[in-house]
Amino acid sequence: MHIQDKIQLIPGDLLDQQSLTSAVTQSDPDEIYNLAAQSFVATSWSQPVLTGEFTALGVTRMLEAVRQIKPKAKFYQASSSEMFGKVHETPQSETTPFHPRSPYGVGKVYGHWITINYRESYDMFAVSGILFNHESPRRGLEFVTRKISHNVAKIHLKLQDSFILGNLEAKRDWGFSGDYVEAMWMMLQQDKPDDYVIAMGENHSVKEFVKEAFKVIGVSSWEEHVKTSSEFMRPAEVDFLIGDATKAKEVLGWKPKVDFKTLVKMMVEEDISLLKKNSK
Ligand code: G4F
Repeated sequence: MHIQDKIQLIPGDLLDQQSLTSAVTQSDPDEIYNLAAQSFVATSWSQPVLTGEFTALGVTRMLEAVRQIKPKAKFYQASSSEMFGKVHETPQSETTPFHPRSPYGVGKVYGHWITINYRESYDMFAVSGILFNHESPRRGLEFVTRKISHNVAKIHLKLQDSFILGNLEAKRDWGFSGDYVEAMWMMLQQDKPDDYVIAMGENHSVKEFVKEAFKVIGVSSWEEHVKTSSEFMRPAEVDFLIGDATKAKEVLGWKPKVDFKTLVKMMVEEDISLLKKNSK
């Protein structure tokens, strides 16, 4: 059975307090995971105000709905490694200072602190998971990992010969979304609310991701197929992220199962089968 057939959707909008209050009333939840945001970093420069409304103030609206209707429900806020931005120490942990580099990152810092503030002000079970980049075949095509796996799959199937990226030198600590969602759930099963960094503790450049993806289709001359353009460069870049998830490992007992190479292979292979299925 497809996942969509197992769940009931209730409409809600982070810009509309009443819709959130009514969604919490209707669902009467024990656990709430706020994963909603304007989450594409690049768009946050072209829509900074809207990004702030969703990614920052939207968290307060959600917390208010919970506080008013179901204050005993456990609340998870999706904080982000983008809050570390121009990093102040390496690796980044729960105590590393924030220095966001985009309107998105700034909005996430607000969401992070308002969650902690509701915990401290109202004694709510509100936690913040500082997740480093997490990827899967379900990632949107605008994000770099899926853009790469989708285009490499197309090259493999001879549907195109090349594609264009931005900064190939940026480094990210990439993990598998399935592992990271398990960590979110673990955070809400604790007796006490607290904040945790979730990361693999190793990083790779965009270039390494590209090389690895081409390796999956048996191509070593990847440079012949990848161009770069300033169109995909950002006004302020986050150059280097690597997380320290020691606390999550020790307190939650969290252990990721999918490593970098397996993740890249999974994404390229899924895109190849998806393209084949869609061409039938
Ligand atoms: O895949 P990205 O767009 O992800 P980014 O900016 O790291 O943010 C993602 O992870 C965060 C942490 O979990 C989340 F909070 C956030 O919501 C989002 O899910 O870009 C990754 C890197 C950047 O350095 C970017 O400059 O890849 C570089 N890059 C190079 N060429 C590109 C491209 N990014 C995109 N999207 N498209 C390119 O063509």
